[in-house]
Amino acid sequence: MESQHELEELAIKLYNIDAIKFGDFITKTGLKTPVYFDLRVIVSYPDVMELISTLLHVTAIKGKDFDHLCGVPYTALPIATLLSVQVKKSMLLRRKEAKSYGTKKMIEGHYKVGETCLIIEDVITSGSSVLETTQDLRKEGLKVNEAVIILDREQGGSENLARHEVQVKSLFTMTNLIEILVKHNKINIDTANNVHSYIKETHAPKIVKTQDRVLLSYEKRAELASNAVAKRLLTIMATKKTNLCLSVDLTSASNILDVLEKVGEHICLVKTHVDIIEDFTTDFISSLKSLAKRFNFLILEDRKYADIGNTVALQYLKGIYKVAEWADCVTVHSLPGEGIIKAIASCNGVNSQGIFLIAEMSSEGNLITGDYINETVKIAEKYSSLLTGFVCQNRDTFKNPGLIQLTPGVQLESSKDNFGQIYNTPEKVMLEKGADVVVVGRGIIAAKSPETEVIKYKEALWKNYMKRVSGKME
Ligand code: S5P
Repeated sequence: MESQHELEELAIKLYNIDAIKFGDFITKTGLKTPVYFDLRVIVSYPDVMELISTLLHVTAIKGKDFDHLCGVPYTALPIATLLSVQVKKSMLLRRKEAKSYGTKKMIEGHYKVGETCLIIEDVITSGSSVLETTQDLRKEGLKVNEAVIILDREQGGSENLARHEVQVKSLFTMTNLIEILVKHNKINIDTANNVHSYIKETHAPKIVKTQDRVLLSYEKRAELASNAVAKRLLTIMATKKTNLCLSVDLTSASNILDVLEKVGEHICLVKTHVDIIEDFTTDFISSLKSLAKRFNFLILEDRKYADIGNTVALQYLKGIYKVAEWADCVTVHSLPGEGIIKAIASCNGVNSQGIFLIAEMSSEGNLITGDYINETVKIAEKYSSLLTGFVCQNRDTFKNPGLIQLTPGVQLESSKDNFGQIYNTPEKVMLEKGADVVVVGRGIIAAKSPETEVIKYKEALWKNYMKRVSGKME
């Protein structure tokens, strides 16, 4: 087959059926464009469908070694179907939404881990749709390294995909499509020049490869953090080589100070419940602060604020405890909505505010749902510079590597307490659950010798942190 001749024939047909239009258009994202493609119409023209699949077969697919092909929903689905029959290779279907019942599978069809899949798409601009399909296929263990496209708009899509190890092969680039249409007098030189300068000036945003947060070192993440407390905490963790937070749930001020004197060098953070202390004084706070300075750890008051913003601001600043004056960070429920974050951030005179937003809890039967978690993470995205991180239990809860996952519910021995607390091992929270800072309370403070126990926890956690950043998780 004379492919150049057929390509020209296809370009003309696409123009004639209004799959390519020239004029002043506004794109989905609100940008002006002098050229518009709508390849959805091709399903009404069997001759165009046939020509496209034959051309894709001959010019882009023949001789390639692959096990499956998968069209990006929806325009490319019928083309992928035709190709699958033509080249006698299995096709996979990617859902746009996971089914809400049954298997929740994103990919339909029969396949095995390690098999290769070729992607089929109609037009690429930024490459983001191809990338979404690629990522879903890769999650299933399929290898995806090539995408076959009808038209590359040359606005950064193939570079974005190359950054994610997907090579693009297209039937047309915008430049050669325009050349063909000029050659066949479908458009004039002015229109062609207009399109050329548009391509030059209008580039899709770069899609950089995001690295899984849990594979990055704490040093690297300190650089990525925008909240000052998160930066300090990650730096302390990297310098002291510990991600252990001690929860000092004791009711006597002197007992708290005694324990910290013994274990301070092994922790990055101390977590207090100041309202359980029976002999609270401002002297206690001064001693706590001087221990924090001496041993280089931060202080988290686990107050779990949950009221309207105005009340929370008063609770944070006033009363007997004056938390804002001494705590580096506090825990906050997302239940009342984003006003609670704004309220804490608005407290003047507080030098460094850190907020851990509670996205999940460790206790059995807690009422937090998937939707609640998603909405909590959305609030956090809006206020990421005010947030130090999340109190949560799972690595998939959030992605931002500049935020910290604080995970309580950890013990070496027990699996539960009598009131619904659920415990996981240090290995499990570090390798499976994605914890960054791990909270241990009774596992250390109720032990016969907290000073011996703290080292066991610190070492078990750090060993698993090293394992995960070295990429030896599986
Ligand atoms: O979901 C949570 C959130 C928190 S902050 N589950 C928790 O257990 N916590 C706190 O972590 C809890 O208030 C307690 O202070 C600490 C766990 O203590 P442990 O003795 O069970 O290790």
